[in-house]
Amino acid sequence: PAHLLDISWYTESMKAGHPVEILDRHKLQTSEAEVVVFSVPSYACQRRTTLENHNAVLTDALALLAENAELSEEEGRGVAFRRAAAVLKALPRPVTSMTELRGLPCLGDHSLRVIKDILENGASSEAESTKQSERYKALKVLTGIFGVGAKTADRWIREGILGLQQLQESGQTLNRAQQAGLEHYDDLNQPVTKADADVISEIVERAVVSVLPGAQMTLIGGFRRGKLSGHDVDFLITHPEEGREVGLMPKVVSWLESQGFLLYQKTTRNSYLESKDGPGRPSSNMDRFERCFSIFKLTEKERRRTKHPETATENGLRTVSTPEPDPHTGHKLWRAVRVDLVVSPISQFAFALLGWTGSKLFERELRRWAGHERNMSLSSHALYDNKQRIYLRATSEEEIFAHLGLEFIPPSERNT
Ligand code: DCT
Ligand code: MG
Repeated sequence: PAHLLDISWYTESMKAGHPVEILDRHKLQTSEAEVVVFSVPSYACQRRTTLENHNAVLTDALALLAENAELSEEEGRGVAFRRAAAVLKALPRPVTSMTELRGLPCLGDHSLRVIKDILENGASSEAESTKQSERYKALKVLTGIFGVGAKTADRWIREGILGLQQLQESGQTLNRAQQAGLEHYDDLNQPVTKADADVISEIVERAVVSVLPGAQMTLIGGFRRGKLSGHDVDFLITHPEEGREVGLMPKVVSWLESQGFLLYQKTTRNSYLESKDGPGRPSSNMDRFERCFSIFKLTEKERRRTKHPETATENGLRTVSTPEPDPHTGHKLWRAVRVDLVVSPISQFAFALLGWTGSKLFERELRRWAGHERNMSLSSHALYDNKQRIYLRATSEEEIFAHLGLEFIPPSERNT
């Protein structure tokens, strides 16, 4: 509303990406009770979103509806729910009434209905009935198999396959990824802890420096944003000398394989080349890297080897603790973990780092900002200025934000 816009600190705080609270002066003038409304910039990449969420009840319901839309291949609806949830995540306090939401961006009619239902009745009837629906439950179980996406799950459901047992009895042909996914189903549906991510970091680091001294490895994805658990562990690998990274992925994979660390791996080749006329529309932002999707075998032995470095004694020997059987897998002394490896040439490193740190919505919003507000094309490889017809170089994430005219948002505040 216009009467809010004359408060100068409003724009200042907005620029800094902080959510701000505004006293609704109109209400004050009419001597009604004070009403506080929030104000939030409309692109998620303009906001600072930490892991602290004061509106989890609301955002959980919206996330569930978003997930259901995505699993039903209704991407537009999915994004709308994700954007609405992201706005609520950025608020400094719990929302208690609909009036507090006035003027907030990205809250469409549907999302507002869901929020209203929760504020009035304690739960969203739509989210609850979705959660209970046979279709949603089947989609969750089937896409919980590594290698199974929404399309495949939908086809199976239409053939009457609603669960894992029915799938196994159906005689459906599964590809290699799906076979591995089914085999390690329980492990891969257990969250990965930060502690286990650190153990895997040490193993990948050993692999990388063994096959190419001087190569560098960075933890990316959710763990770089400070999350304490995730569905996988993501790494970005590069070498400070351009070109030395060529052929690195197969060597890293062979090393890991020879040491018995891989239960499954599939490597995809790098097909990215800068064109003189700028990027054509890349068909996908996801498939252009030298990339490896893998399933790691993480043993108790490795966990003990790298865990609790603080237990190291003065003579350098580590206290060896007795192996604790994993409560989820009984007496099995290892677990399967999804690990993604990405190799990038140093010239693209900053773009790869920014593009693979996430969150998914933050990435989507960065690209939308670049296109709609700056007439630029951003990918995990490069930033292209469509007007000047030049690639904009960057050696750090900070420089990319500067090119885009955005305040720098650190990884821990990209949890949108
Ligand atoms: N990514 C993206 N678009 C996608 C998938 C991924 O931009 N469709 C980027 C952002 C995050 C990064 O890749 C890693 O992907 P995930 O591992 O799926 O996300 P995450 O944030 O690490 O989540 P989790 O903690 O569950 O692994
Ligand atoms: Mg991840």
